[in-house]
Amino acid sequence: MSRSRLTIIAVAGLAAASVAAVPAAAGGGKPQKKTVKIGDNYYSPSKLTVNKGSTVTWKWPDTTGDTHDVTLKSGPKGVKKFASEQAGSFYSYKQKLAKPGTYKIICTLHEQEMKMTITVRK
Ligand SMILES: [Cu+2]
Repeated sequence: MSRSRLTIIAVAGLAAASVAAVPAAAGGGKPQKKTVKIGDNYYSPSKLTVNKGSTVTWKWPDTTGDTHDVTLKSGPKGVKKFASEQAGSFYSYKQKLAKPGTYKIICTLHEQEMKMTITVRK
């Protein structure tokens, strides 16, 4: 194979990759399923970006720990506030995020340190 032929293949590969990346950046992606781990005292990850209609599940540890909850502090206009039970372990809480915008989540027991932001794409 000649050197110039190799170059053409590489360029074609780059073009295909950039075309595939466009729909995600512009929104309109399929709903996703994401898991957020709850620890003492944090959410992991603390920042998350998902497509519209995605479902986020918060998972408490399977070991005894501090009590935490998942409470929507602020969200896009018109979104109903939601909150999980307060739990220490062996618990999970699921929420579907239908409206695009920024969701600020806090643990009401550790509000200063335990928070996260979810961005829902259009
Ligand atoms: Cu907490």
